[in-house]
Amino acid sequence: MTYAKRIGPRGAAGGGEVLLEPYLSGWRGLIRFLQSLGAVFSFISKDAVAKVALLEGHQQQHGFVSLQSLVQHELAAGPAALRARSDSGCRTVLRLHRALRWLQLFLEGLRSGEPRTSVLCTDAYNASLAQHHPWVVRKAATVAFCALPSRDAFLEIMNVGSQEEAVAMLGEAIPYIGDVYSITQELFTQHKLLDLP
Ligand code: 1PZ
Repeated sequence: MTYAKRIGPRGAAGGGEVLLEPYLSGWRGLIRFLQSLGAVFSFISKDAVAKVALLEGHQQQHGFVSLQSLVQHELAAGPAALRARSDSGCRTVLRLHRALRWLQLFLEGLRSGEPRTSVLCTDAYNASLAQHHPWVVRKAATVAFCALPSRDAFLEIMNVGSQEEAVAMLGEAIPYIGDVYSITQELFTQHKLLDLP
């Protein structure tokens, strides 16, 4: 969860750029973790892998440093052209952005002490991603959540030390995730990109 470290001072309203390199490497780390949870989650990790790969391609092709520069570049072609593209960086970032909200809610739940991770995960999902997913994806996701390890096991496989240490790490990481989420939310609101198909 290092991807938020370089976005600038915490809490700076509207300030800070989300740097693409740490953003994508953060996602790669989360995906590796998800893959380690087992094959039930592979339909989720495959989608996330494809989205990160698409963004890496755009990053390498155009040399974008930040989410802001990617958005600026794609908007230059005009909003209609952007909406017509199914492979745009913007619509892809939007999917990850919605997933980041899920992550924020889920980790807050994990930190709070609720032992049933599947309940935490379902609640976080229903409050974020679910409204953007068709019925069949919601169903598959909800079934997969039942395979999540218990809170104790989950904190253990995070591999950051004792349970107390894992909870302390969450307390440090969650605000950074929130910062990346708010900066992106503001950027996408400003350019009216929150409903890109
Ligand atoms: C620890 C448990 C992990 C649960 C992960 C919770 C997220 C559930 C997401 C279910 C996604 C199902 C597969 C694909 C869905 C795609 O249709 C959508 C929309 O993309 P489009 O079709 O428009 O291109 N994809 C997404 O919503 C992005 C999902 C990314 C999920 C990343 C999860 C990373 C989790 C890390 C966990 C530590």
